[in-house]
Amino acid sequence: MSDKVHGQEPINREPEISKLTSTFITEDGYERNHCAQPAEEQLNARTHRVLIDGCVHNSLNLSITSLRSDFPQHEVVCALQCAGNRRHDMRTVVREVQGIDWFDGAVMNCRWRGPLLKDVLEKAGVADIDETESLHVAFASFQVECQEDSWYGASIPLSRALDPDKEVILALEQNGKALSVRHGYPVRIIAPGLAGARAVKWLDKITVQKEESPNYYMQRDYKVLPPQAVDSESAERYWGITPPVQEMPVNSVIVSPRTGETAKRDSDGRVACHGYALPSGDGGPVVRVEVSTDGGNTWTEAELEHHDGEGRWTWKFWKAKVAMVLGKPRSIISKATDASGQMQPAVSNWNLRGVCYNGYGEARELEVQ
Ligand SMILES: Nc1nc2c(c(=O)[nH]1)N[C@H]1C(S)=C(S)[C@@H](COP(=O)(O)O)O[C@H]1N2
Ligand SMILES: [Mo]
Repeated sequence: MSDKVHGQEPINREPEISKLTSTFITEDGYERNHCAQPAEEQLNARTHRVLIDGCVHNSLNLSITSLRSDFPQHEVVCALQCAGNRRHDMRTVVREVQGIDWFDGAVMNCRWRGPLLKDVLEKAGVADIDETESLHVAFASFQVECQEDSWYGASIPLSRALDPDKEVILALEQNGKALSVRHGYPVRIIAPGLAGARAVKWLDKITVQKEESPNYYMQRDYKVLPPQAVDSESAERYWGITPPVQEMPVNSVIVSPRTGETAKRDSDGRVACHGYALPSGDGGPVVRVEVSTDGGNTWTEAELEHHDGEGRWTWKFWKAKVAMVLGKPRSIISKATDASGQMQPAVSNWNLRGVCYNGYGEARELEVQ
């Protein structure tokens, strides 16, 4: 049961799925990097500063101590998911796409803690600014050069940053401990419900501005391009007019049995299956997961597990027992629905970069014994 390592330089890795889903709170989650990880010696919580500037009345230059002691600390449990999670399914169920072959382990569910971005922005005097509706908050890390840009950045709408219900934080802690270097020490953004790409690690600067972040990973990656963009060349004209991925879609995955495995029936002729489900960006929690063994003609409702810390941003574990005919090839599919009524489609729209795949969870080519 080893990790799937998709790349060493930079490191891109997802845990083996049954290990990942063995605990509700993830200790050792995936790593997604567009740049090398900064050297440990380079990052120092005592000297690190986060600059807050742009359309604010007073620019701030905050130390980690100030972020920890001058603001109320807010804790949020949420899933952090790469928009490329399940790209392997889009590639195999629909058709070839560009990008790392993430299976379904590019997600982790953690307890994060730090000041609310809203409080930090208010201290900088953003609340007095007009036109907050059309502004953006951009995050930047200049620690290391990225593959496609000299720095890493992303942005979210200012309205989201200022909404306390959205719980966007400058995370200093993960699961009760200081952030590890690999997950963004000494401070990173956590924006519950949004694509992991916006959760900038090794955060140096926050800018309130009129435009989205100009960074490559905001403008030319992490977008659901229209189907007419079939290769890099035809994609050119769509990058500028396609919105960036922000809210992630409702999703579910079958953790066991896996495609190609042998599944044993119990004495009642039923096969046990289980998996995880994720809510849509703002539409959580997941309220229902159904499974089907006849391609979606009939569905069985799965049982949802309860865990400490669960809420509107977290994943949900589910399990079910389904009657299955002996032999092969057999399949099981799963479908999640969240509190806002968002429901997974059978297959989701193909897009060149293979992001936001949320077709039914699938275990195919099973042999039932
Ligand atoms: N500075 C920096 N922040 C970053 C990235 C990066 O490459 N550099 N990758 C982003 C992407 S695409 C994702 S999905 C998440 C992954 O966070 P993790 O490595 O802690 O799992 O971090 C985001 N923040
Ligand atoms: Mo990502």
